[in-house]
Amino acid sequence: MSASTENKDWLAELAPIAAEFSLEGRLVAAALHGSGHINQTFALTCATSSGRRRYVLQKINHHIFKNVPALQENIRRVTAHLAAKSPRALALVPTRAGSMCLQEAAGNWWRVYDFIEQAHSVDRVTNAAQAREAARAFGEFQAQLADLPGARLHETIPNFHHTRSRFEALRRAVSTDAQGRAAAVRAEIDFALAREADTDVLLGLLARGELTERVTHNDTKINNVMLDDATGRSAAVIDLDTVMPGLSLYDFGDMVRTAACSTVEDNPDATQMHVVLPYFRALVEGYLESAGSVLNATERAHLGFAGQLLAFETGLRFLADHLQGDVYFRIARTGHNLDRARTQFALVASIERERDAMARIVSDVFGPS
Ligand code: ADP
Ligand code: GN1
Ligand code: MG
Repeated sequence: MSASTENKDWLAELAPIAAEFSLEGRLVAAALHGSGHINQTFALTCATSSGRRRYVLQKINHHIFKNVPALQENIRRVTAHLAAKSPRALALVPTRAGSMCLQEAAGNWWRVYDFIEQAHSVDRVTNAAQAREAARAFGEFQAQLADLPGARLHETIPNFHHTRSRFEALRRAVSTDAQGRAAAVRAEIDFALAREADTDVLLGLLARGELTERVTHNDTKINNVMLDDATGRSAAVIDLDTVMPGLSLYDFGDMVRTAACSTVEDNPDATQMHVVLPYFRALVEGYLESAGSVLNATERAHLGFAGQLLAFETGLRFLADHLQGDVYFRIARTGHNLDRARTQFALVASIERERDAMARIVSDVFGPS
């Protein structure tokens, strides 16, 4: 983030937008918040007769989410369903006109959530309990949405986890080479191309009916779960933009990618990235507790592979974005997406090496299938 963005007077800029929402009290502070790659997130503080009350205001990235009303319709249904089951579940705050989001004259879309207080998110797991809680929370989230009434949710980003499509997109980015960066990243490109066969494994199982489509989160990265400050237990699952039909293995795989790993996603030294087996075990245990009963034998058998696939898929996306000139993921430095791609591919290689150990952990936790 640039210094000018950091020093901006957000209160003055955001006050007219905040005024459109049904906030309690008087807006007294506004600041950038969190570390997501997609939306712009702000914490708003209001003074009320009973003390201060905080909200989260988000500018929704409409270049990525092209149909914001459909996206917000999904989130409205999902949050309403979760509210009846979890007291701290993420809750939308409507506009004064009763709508779930606001479009400004300039075209930007905004929404507000209640701030989840006395809780925090982490960008990196530092103990097994955090991994266990995250897996329990995302598994419970999925279990709670199993009886979501009504029509199939909108696909907010079509083919989001269609790994074959992500692979083909990388191939196109390499041949277009819009920024002239391909020659310098030949090793990463070759790493990706050598693993083409992996892209079709889960898609093939789905086509053969061995995997079941469910309502899944689809972005289960570790900083999308809020942990209670006092107990460390999960307080709420957040970032619901990609909640839509998907596979449990995508959710589990993205947890492995972000919670069973040794360092942050953008460590410039990719040699520091590898899978952490005790965290992987904690993820399997946590997931078993909340979602284990719904997983079939094929899903259980692919829990380790799912981590490898999601690290691969995300690496493909980072590398393609680097080649295209960083048009999708927010970056803070030149080469940021390349650093991210490198850690992801290092994680893929590490999971490939630990495949047997990970399979033993799964059968240890679940019992022999
Ligand atoms: P992005 O799509 O950009 O990742 P998120 O919805 O994940 O956006 O929000 C970014 C960060 O803001 C989260 O990682 C979390 O730390 C914080 N955050 C988001 N929603 C809330 C909330 N309701 N209460 C408290 N913190 C939140
Ligand atoms: C994005 O929104 P955020 O930062 O939680 C991305 C995920 C990637 C992740 C990589 C909508 O997640 O798919 O796995 O970055 N979200 C979207 O860090 O593309
Ligand atoms: Mg997020």
